[in-house]
Amino acid sequence: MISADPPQVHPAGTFDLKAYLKERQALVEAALEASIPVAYPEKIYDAMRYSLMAGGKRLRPILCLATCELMGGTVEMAMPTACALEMIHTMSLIHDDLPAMDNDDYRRGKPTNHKVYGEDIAILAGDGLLAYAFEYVVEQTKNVPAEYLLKIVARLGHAVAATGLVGGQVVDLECEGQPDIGLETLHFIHSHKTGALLEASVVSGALLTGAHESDVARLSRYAANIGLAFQIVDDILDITSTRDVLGKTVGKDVAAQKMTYPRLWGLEKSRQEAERLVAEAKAELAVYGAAAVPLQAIADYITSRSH
Ligand code: GRG
Repeated sequence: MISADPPQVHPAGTFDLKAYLKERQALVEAALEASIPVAYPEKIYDAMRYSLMAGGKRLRPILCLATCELMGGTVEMAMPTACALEMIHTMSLIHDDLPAMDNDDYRRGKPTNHKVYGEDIAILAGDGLLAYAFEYVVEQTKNVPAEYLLKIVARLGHAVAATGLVGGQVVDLECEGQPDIGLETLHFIHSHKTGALLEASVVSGALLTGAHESDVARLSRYAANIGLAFQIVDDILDITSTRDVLGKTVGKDVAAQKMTYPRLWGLEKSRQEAERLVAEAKAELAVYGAAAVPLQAIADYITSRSH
């Protein structure tokens, strides 16, 4: 384990999540802004920056930073991995929005990448972000042993490959027009499409500090629970929210006759299930005491969020 500052402790009732998220989002925005140059050929760098800097909650980087701190590491050592996670996430959004996939015109409150730059450049912008994410972790992380970085690179690869995002997306595409898929398939899709990268965000934060296997396993269970809760809330918001609030097209699941958690369970049971998963996630972290308050508050935010 790397020696580092002790984690900041927030005694119960003193933690201001809104202020915390705002401060962390600003740190992440600044690091992302500095991560991609404006260079020749400008078109591709513009396209990569367009989607990367288009806003978003920056949940994955924030989870990575918070977990690294919980395990005794620092924001500084985690920031390159945090940026890489957002690059990977942004790549997946660009590709997900393409006509060959979800065919969406609107994301993060703006026209989608292919609407602005064309399909060819959007594909390449996604590829560019994906490859650069791996380079960025390895080149920019300071004061972390290479053996820890190797584990992180492997974990990120696992989260993107057929074992993660790609696998989830393939099953999702296969299930298009089949509104009657069962719970098992629905869980597979979301634990891969959404859960895998959220889990990698938390786990990579821990791996940066050389955390013990038992901590990694505990944090991984926390992440799996919040990942599923996050997706259930996403499905609920697709029904109950508006495009202005969400920054993306709403009502798509119903229009496409897609199987969703609310379709399977109804809105009320879906809300209860999301709350149960968040409670379980928070309980996993009880062993860390007050140091885990930020991660626990982020879990609560997942069910209370409006976008
Ligand atoms: C091309 C290697 C390669 C992989 C891509 C397209 C694809 C495979 C996977 C789709 C993954 C995907 C788009 C999952 C949805 C995840 C999700 C819930 C996105 C919304 O996340 P938020 O709410 O968005 O955190 P913001 O905008 O806040 O960041």
